[in-house]
Amino acid sequence: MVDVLLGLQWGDEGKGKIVDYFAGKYDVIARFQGGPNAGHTLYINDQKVVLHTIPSGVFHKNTVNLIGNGVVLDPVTFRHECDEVTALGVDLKKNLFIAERTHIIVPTHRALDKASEMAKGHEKIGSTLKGIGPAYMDKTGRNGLRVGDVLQPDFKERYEKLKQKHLHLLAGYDFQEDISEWESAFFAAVDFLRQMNIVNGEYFLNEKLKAGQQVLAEGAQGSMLDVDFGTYPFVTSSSTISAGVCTGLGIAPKWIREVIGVTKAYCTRVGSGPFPTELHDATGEKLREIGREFGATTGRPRRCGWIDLVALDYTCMLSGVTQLVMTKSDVLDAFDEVYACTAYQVNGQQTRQMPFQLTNGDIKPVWEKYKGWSDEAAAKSKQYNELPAEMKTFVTAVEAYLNVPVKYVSNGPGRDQILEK
Ligand code: 2SA
Ligand code: MG
Repeated sequence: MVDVLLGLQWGDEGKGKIVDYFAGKYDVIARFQGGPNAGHTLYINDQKVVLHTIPSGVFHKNTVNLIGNGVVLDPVTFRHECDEVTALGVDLKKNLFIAERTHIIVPTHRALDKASEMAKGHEKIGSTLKGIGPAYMDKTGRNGLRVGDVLQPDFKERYEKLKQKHLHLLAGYDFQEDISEWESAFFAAVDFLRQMNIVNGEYFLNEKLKAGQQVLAEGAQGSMLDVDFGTYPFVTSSSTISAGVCTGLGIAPKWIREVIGVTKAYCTRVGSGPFPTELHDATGEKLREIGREFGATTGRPRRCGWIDLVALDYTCMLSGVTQLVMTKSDVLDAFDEVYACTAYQVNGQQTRQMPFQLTNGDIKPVWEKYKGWSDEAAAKSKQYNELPAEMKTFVTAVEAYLNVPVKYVSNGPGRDQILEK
């Protein structure tokens, strides 16, 4: 069967750490969407590792990892990442597989991402500038290059053809950058990619499923960044909800069992776009400082605010979330009061539904206030029951609103700080 693990907010919910925690229970960990825009932070023997393209199960001996067809892969960042992981003693030839239908990010995709963002000025998406949008555009526009293509004799010609098309587009922008250096790194990385295990991902997975193996599908970014249901156009270009698992891996819905949704105890967003519960005050600043809220891929400071139950209820509905993991609850340890948004006030009307457009300023969150626990010793709790009563009240209120059980609370960065409820 396939269990799915997703971020329910705008990304950075701590998915990497949770996948790493659960990975031992699975035979396969598979990424189904996104690309090097993701940054999944893990601590391996106290050493911080940030994974972008490689699934977070890679440090588990008996687990194999699949980069699914729904992913867009940049050979250059992929190669760097492989070097880093290999240096930590992992044999990627044994435990990493790449679906041949996975699309490739070429240097001009990155250039186009940058040029498009520059042209948008203050209306920019705040993309990670990794070429994600242009690569997915070429996929749906039927122009893309796929990982399987690197094994074909005409790869170079097809690359040139795509590049010419991109240069033509770039000429319409005020963009001057020499991409020839990016190109030599790209071709060296393509040579590296050819040496990796390139497989037919859909048969690879379905055969394992038929043999009774257990698969965890690892989501990247977050549900509110989904291309269909997120805060469009301030979204990423892939399906980040559970529906994306089927198309991003080539498996049927019947295989999906649990859908595990990960949410922070508060909320963050990096990049532009609406964020109803954002705090522009000292409290927001305090959340960022205590939560060390800076982008794992780009280092950008993240915008911070209280938990948004309206948005969470929406994303739980979209993905059919069956259980929740609440992360970074320890960040709230230092607050006298904590808040949750339980409805939106839109044009004088109160609603618990996600509107078509979330225009910042027009939407006022309706707050529910909870007594804080002001207990910095809470992070030392080794069991859910030992947590402060006020924290448990908060957790219970979240699960009651969402009507989905919170199964785990992650109360600090360590593996041993994930407490089962
Ligand atoms: P893109 O690059 O085209 O996918 O950007 C489009 C929007 O999606 C947001 N986005 C993300 N938001 C949070 N975390 C992401 N990954 C990195 C991380 C981000 C980082 O894990 O920390 O390091 O800055 C991620 N990837 C994409 C992005 O901010 C745009 O709003
Ligand atoms: Mg992240």
